Amino acid sequence: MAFEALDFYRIDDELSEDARIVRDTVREFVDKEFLPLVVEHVRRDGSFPMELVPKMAELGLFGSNLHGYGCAGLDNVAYGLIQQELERGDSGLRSFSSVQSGLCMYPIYTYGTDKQKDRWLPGMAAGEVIGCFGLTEPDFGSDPGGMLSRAEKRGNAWILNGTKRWITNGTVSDIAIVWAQTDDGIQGFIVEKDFAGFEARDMKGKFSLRASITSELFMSDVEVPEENRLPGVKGLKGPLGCLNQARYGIAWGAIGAAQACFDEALQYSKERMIMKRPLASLQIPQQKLVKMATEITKAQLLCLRLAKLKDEGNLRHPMVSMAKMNNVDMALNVARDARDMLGANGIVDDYCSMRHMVNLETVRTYEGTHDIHTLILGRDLTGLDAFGG
Ligand code: TGC
Ligand code: FAD
Repeated sequence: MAFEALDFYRIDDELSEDARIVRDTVREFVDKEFLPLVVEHVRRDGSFPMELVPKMAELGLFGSNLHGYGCAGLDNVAYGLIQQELERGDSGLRSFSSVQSGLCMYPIYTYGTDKQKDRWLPGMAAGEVIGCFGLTEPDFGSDPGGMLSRAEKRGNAWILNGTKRWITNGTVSDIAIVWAQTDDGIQGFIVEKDFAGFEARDMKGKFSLRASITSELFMSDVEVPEENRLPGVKGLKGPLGCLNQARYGIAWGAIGAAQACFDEALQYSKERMIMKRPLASLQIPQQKLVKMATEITKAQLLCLRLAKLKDEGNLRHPMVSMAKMNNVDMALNVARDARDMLGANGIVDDYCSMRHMVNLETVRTYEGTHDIHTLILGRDLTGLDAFGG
């Protein structure tokens, strides 16, 4: 059955023709090229269809809201719609794009030197150079400010030591943006995969986000030249600034996952006969569908407004927290209800709702957990810090 996107409030009317073309192009790519492969990768645990990377680059999906260096220079509505369509395919597909664009290209673009931008960004936009983002450590996830990774200046280089865990794309990356403590606060470094003392290893056994590569990074006396330090920022606001980009993409992406589940439940319930009547003709299933459609519509409106604020330069980071927190929670609830409406069929991989549901458990945790975004918003509203540190 072909996917039909819910557009109850005629969001399409608010989109430019360019944004609609971008969205439809990515939708077609996901339908034709990604979805036929996804279940195979979910079965393999922690693999990603790397053969699609050149096509993703050709479509302009990497760094699509950055300007120059071979990037598409799209506005933030079109950027958001790309993430929405990718995550309709799978959160792992959107993750690949989030990390490459928001967490690797963005810090080089924003905090890097002209030389670093010229060296790395064109290859990253072309999908020839893959990047990962090393912030989280085994003992410091929600509180990255406590990280143990450390870089010591020695002559014209830095000696980097530490371990990063849960790093998307670590083992397939050519470079890692690694954040480490220095005498001058937290700083970012471009670590190249063949630097001596650097090693990336795959993590296996995930129940969630299986169509995505997750790795550990080990750094033992890695010598990083000064020219690979990102000089434009010092302190935790460096990595947190990158997270705004990726969290923004997740807010849109969650709508895509929810749309896939809603559409599946709607189509299934119209065909599934219960007591000689379509499941969709019964009150309780209708109530579930109505709740899903209402929540998806609210999430779409939230994102559209957020995009406009971002394009105008009026975005504050707690606004992104609200959208990430709300939309992921919404999508998880939609996925659970959709899975439920499919009955036993909902647990097999002929259907997508359960795959989205388990993926969304990761999405709820990474890029700031649901609780952390609640606390960010609580602090913003009250002026009082409830993090407990
Ligand atoms: P806090 O005092 O709040 O802030 C320190 C400095 O940073 C500034 N700041 C931000 N700047 C830009 N964007 C943001 N979102 C910012 N949040 C804070 C802040 O103004 C301050 O600046 P300054 O100039 O005064 O120094 O710091 P805190 O230590 O209280 O921590 C705050 C907390 C807990 C909210 C923060 O640490 C946090 O967000 N924790 C969550 C960590 C997280 O999200 N990790 C994600 C890792 S990457 C990942 O998950 C990738 S998944 C990829 C995929 O596959 O899609
Ligand atoms: P913890 O911080 O240990 O949290 C455990 C629980 O405690 C949560 O419920 C949390 O909400 C709660 N909690 C934490 N602090 C507080 C508090 N102050 N008050 C109340 N409750 C609190 N990281 C990267 O750097 N790069 C990546 O590419 C990346 N990719 C990832 C891919 C996957 C598949 C996953 C699962 C994670 C990835 N991460 C990545 C890591 C991710 O960002 C962290 O898992 C996340 O920030 C949470 O940290 P944690 O797992 O250590 O949980």
